[in-house]
Amino acid sequence: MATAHKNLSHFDPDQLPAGKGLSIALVVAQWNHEITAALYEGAKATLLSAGVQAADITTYRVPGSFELIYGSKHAQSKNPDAVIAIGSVIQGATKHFDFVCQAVSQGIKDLNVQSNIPVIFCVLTDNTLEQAQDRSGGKHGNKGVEAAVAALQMADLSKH
Ligand code: DLZ
Repeated sequence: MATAHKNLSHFDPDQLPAGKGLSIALVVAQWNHEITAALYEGAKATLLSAGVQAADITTYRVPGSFELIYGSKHAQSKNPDAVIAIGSVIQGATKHFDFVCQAVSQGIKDLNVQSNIPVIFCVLTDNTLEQAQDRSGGKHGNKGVEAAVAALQMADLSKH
């Protein structure tokens, strides 16, 4: 596994596009709230540290990761520079995990194909709660931080 021994959330702030003047939408699933709240905090703190104004960060909350598709589409309709879809799907005893992961990854991919506003995939798909904790502020970093970096890079790309 690529992340087995790595914290992937380190980045060079000097290499980040300036955030001032950018508007970013965060769409946050409430399932596994402990995890998605930590991802959200990581993403928001990174955007603010890059110069995005607090007033230019809009938050939308949706029930679960499946609803991130509609939530992100709604966020795109408000014309931000980028959208970050935040969720955490954790394997259970049934096949629900597979269907939700498949739907949300395909749905967000479709939004990126259909619109010029990038949607960043910040959805953890873990086998255990511990794996999710490791990637939302634990030993493997915080995927929300990585998603914010990706959002700034893609917002910048879309302007050139
Ligand atoms: C139903 C469900 C289950 C079992 N597990 C998760 C999960 O681990 N993470 C998540 O974000 N959402 C889960 N959901 C809820 C679905 O995403 C969705 O909200 C419901 O099926 C209603 O459409």
